[in-house]
Amino acid sequence: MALLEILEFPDPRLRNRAVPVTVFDAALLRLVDDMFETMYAAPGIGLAASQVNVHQRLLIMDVTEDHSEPLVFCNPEILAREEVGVMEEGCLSVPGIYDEVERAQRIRVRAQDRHGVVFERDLEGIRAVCLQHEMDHLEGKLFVDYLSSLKRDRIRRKLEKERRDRAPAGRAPAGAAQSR
Ligand code: GNR
Ligand code: NI
Repeated sequence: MALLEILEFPDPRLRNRAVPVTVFDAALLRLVDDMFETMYAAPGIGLAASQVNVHQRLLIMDVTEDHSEPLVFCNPEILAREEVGVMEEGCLSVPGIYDEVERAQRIRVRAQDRHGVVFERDLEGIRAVCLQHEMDHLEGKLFVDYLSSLKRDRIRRKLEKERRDRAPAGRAPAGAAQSR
């Protein structure tokens, strides 16, 4: 088991569109295990492979406090959506930022499990919202894209500054703005 590095906005790699999972092998099982370890440690309730720089259509979720409902979705498709509502969202790739997003509150999804077996499942509330949030990651989309460009720019500047303040002195990447 291993903790994976989570990419953070505005990292351009978060904008990649993921390709279908076609090989269900031991390496995929290991990736799924590492993603669960990373998500539980963060802690978060969902994680898309895109966030750990693996651009395949794989996402995981567990909205329970006691880690009792680990769910894996490979190549997910939403078959039906109902009842649009607003929920406050956060994202491990946009740390410390929370805002409201409108999404379907009930969905039916078809996907493959970690072994490639096709299943369908109805999700509602936070599970439905989380699945749509994770599927957006697979398209290179982030929840901040639903906010105004003014808010998104403020968030980008805040996270870039926090990143600079965290980085070791004298290690600014080429082209980075000076902090003073
Ligand atoms: O941990 C997370 N919480 C969350 C809360 C509301 C809506 C979506 C989410 S997903 C997020 C983890 C994450 O970034 N997944 O991509
Ligand atoms: Ni996210």
